[in-house]
Amino acid sequence: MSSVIEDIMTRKIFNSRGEETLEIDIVTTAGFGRASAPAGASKGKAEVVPYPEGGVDEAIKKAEELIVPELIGMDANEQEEIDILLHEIDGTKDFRNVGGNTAFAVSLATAEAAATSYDMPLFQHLAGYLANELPYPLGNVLGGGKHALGKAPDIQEYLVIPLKAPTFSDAAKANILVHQKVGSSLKKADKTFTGGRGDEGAWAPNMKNEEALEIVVKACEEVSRELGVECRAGLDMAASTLWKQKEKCYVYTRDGIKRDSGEQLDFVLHLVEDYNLAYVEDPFHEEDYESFAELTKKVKKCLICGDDLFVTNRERLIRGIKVCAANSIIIKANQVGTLTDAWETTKMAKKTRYIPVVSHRSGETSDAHIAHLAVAFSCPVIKTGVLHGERVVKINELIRIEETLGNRAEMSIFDL
Ligand code: 2PG
Ligand code: MG
Repeated sequence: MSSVIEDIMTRKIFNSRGEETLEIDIVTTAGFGRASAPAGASKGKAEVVPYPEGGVDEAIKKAEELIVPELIGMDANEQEEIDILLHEIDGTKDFRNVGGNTAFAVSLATAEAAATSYDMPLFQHLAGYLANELPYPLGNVLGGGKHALGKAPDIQEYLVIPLKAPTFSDAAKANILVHQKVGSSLKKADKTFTGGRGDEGAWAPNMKNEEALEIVVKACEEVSRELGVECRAGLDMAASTLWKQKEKCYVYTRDGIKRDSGEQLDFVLHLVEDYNLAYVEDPFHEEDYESFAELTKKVKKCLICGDDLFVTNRERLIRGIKVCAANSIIIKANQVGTLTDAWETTKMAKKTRYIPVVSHRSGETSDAHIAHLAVAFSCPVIKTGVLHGERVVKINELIRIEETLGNRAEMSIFDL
């Protein structure tokens, strides 16, 4: 059998923020898989624990002692079995023993090793020959919050999505154009702008929250006219990072404004309606399912997406479904630890018509596997940045997937 695991190597590498992270190599009889783990800056409280106490060094020790001996001799093709075994080896609910990022890197490297054992691209190995839909790229063009410093906006990400782009390559190009136009407008608006960018390659200007949105929306409108696509703006408000539990309000430091939950709801509604937003992620803090539901009920033609709210966790998603908290969910496999867990959550989302959005993290490596996961899981949207090498590798991988699919390639059917 060509997919029997013969060797596993573990090593410490660095991510795009220069933080230590974990890389796993898996060698099978006829294949090889390599995967590394990303890192969040604005993490949800209910995410699995990324590393055991002692960090990446301890994670490597645990992987060598507990995981490697168990996996050698197993068939990399048995993804589900291996993912269940990772849970058993860890023995906790949140992977705090071996580390969620350890489980994630092993799980993903296993999938890649199985795919190469049978000479297949990862997306086809996971989903079969019928996987042929490309996602729309949701690109971060301007940002602040925990992804930047100084006087950048409080809102973490100002995003763009080129709906109705005929091909993935066209969609990627549209996002780059919006990013460029936003850069030029910022230069005009602020003579002291240095061209600084945050963790995800998005511009990080000294600017108030709504002023920044005006610039992004204007750039979207221009690109829509020029390319004949429908570029619309979106936001990741990462509101848990703005929420002060003691004061029970959202603090917008840049604007010198505090908003209680009701005022936050009015503010977000105003942004959605007046700027024709297509997407709002985490508009409320991670325990406020009720406000999420209020907003979702009131908006039309806009995705209300839970990231810190759901943390890719099936149980948290089910809780959200019960109260109609949102209509979209971020899928970050390292928030739950394994590919199987992420797929279970994605399946539940699809069943209940929540739009799953496969996503990068703010601290990334050059690992491009999320491009394959987006196609394999047939997620209509991928959030993966516009610029910087560690973001562009995912975009470029999707361009290659589009080419591999040839005539069968289709943009996802995705109506807003
Ligand atoms: C988010 C992500 C990625 P982080 O909040 O959606 O954009 O950020 O990885 O810091 O959690
Ligand atoms: Mg988010």
